[in-house]
Amino acid sequence: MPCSETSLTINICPVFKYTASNRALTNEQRQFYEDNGFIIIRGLVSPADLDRYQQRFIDFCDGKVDKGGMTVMKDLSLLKEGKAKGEYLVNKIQEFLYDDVLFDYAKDPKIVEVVASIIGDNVTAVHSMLINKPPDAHEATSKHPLHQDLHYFPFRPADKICASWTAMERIDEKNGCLFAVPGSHKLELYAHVYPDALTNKAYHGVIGFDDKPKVMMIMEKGDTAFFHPILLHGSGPNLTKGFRKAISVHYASSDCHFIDVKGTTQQNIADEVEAIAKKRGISVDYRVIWKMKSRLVAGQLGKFNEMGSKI
Ligand SMILES: O=C(O)CCC(=O)C(=O)O
Repeated sequence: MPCSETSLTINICPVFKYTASNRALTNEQRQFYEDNGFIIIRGLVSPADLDRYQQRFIDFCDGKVDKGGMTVMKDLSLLKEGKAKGEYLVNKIQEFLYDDVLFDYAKDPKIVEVVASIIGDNVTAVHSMLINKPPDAHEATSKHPLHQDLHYFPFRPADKICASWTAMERIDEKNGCLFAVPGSHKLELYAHVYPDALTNKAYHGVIGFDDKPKVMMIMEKGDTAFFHPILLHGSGPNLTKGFRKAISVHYASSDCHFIDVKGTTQQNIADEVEAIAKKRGISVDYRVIWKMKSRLVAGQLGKFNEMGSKI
């Protein structure tokens, strides 16, 4: 029955704040996301696609494919030890939205449909990562501290931003699964710092919150979590002798607008990223970096995508 008032009954429709439509989510799934700030869709990405992405990652690690504009990051503890190389050393590649193979993940219709159900139809991919946890890294670098992704994003509104995160193999407590504080997307954005002297570059975290109940997201290959950028989450260390890989893209509505983060809790990450860019010979505003690395995947371009002076 449609949501309308009849002479006999009043049909109450749910009010959704954090999701946009039923395009690829049922009311129950939307309600779960509204209440918890995340949802896991099982078996969403095909194993064959994930195998292609894994091979591409290994090819980048081995230097068989030019990394172009991508960032390749190394586990700090393994780097200090100086023994590991390739896939045994690299803990993340970022900015793959212009890579022919890995962009297939960002534009996978099964993922984009769910994202559009959450943030609306005009979808821009803004951040991309393939995250590897190699064996034998120090626990401090192998884990990902509790954090909120919005800390990194100089654009709003937060409710129009969503992450997808797909397990590339079974991921559980032994090899470093994601964990999250359910419902924490309704809290505010907190200050983030380096929680430990031995923490990977730009892995900022919040201090405190140890007493908050957390859910462990145990996932099989292809299972995909979608989550809100204020959700407090992190991941544990890989304690096995194997790898732990996941592929992830953040999406924002093309209608999002940029904010100036100077003088806010986000200034520390903006300063750090601008300094890294400067070292590479690029003097550029933090907001422009985000515009430059983004790519439309569905619907229309909007305020977010405009280049030039309108930041
Ligand atoms: O894949 C992981 O271990 C955690 C990823 C994550 O939380 C992030 O990059 O924001």
